[in-house]
Amino acid sequence: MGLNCGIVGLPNVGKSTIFSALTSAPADAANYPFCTIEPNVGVVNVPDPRLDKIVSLIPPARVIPAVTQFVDIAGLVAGASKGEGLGNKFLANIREVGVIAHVVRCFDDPDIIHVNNRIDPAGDIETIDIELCLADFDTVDKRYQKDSKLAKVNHSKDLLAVLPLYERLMKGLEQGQSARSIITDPEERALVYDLHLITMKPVIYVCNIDEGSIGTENDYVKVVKQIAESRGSSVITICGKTEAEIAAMDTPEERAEFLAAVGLEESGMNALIREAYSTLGLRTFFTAGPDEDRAWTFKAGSKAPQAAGVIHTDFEKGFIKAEVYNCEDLFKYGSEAKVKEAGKLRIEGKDYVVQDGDVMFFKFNV
Ligand SMILES: Nc1nc2c(ncn2[C@@H]2O[C@H](COP(=O)(O)OP(=O)(O)OP(=O)(O)O)[C@@H](O)[C@H]2O)c(=O)[nH]1
Ligand SMILES: [Mg+2]
Repeated sequence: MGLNCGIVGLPNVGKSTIFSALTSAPADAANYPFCTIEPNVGVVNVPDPRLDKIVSLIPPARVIPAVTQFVDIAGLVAGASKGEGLGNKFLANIREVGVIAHVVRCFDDPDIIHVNNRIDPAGDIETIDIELCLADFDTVDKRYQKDSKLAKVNHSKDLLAVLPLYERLMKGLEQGQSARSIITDPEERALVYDLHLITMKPVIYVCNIDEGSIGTENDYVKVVKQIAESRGSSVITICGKTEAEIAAMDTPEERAEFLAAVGLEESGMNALIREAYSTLGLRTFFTAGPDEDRAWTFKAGSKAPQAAGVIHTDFEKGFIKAEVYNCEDLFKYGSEAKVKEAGKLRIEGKDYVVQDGDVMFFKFNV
């Protein structure tokens, strides 16, 4: 499954507006070699104030931030799971992403048509949920039919273990429960992983609000927050229209001024990018030196050699050890030399679990 975030929602709720604001400053192509990017896929820099601080303390010739990917998916309508609208195509697109950003219309605007002619966040969320559950039901049902036939001829233990899980999934999905809420045990999840169920993916709810609601919490947002909380999902509030205006500004100074004027500390986009990155299970370590200060992405829980492999496969193959300190120590002591003096620079071996914010220097031999 992709390490990307799919923007999903009913038609006309502001998905493409948010996508284009996100991608208006596309990341430097140097940061993501070897991937073909389609028009609805955008690679964006992950805003990270820690990298900015590192740059001020260890000035480099070049700065390279971490990146993450967003996918703009066409609006989903009721009946999509039965092929309505572009039905199967959206579902195929959603299946490929790692995390879903579910955009919910939380703004009134008589000029912008709502597919069901009313602004009703709870109803909108339910419409999407039903389609996704139905699509997953079909996926499980097909597999169940096939595997239960197989189990009759070949009494494989694996098959017999997984059939009851399929049954539980079908029963719950039929009642509109997400696969994520039906199967919570990590081992059981692993057994059904290869179904790539859409409702197994984590969801971030994105409330698209009007300009007048910036800095406040309108009633629509309250409804979404309640739903998200009951599901253990996070919520980001964004004004798509304003974000598009901010994104179109030329300089960071202009953007900061505008944000201050509307009473925001940072753009909603930054919050969304960071939330997507972390929900995808991605974490950052840094390398720092006169040539380059760089943020590298690794999967939470990775050990030092795997993290080294993000830089180059040779670093992983020939891994010897890593010199490590956390960037917070750099901020506290002010320079690498002082970090060393304070005894905060450690030598770590191949079993070291890399932490978010580590600054690493790898020793390897090939
Ligand atoms: N008033 C207001 N209008 C918005 C906002 N965000 C988007 N719109 C408008 O809503 C309309 C639909 O926006 P899109 O971003 O194209 O919506 P979408 O969700 O991508 O729609 P589909 O791709 O057709 O499913 C456009 O006319 C936008 O200008 C907002 O925050 N406030
Ligand atoms: Mg769109």
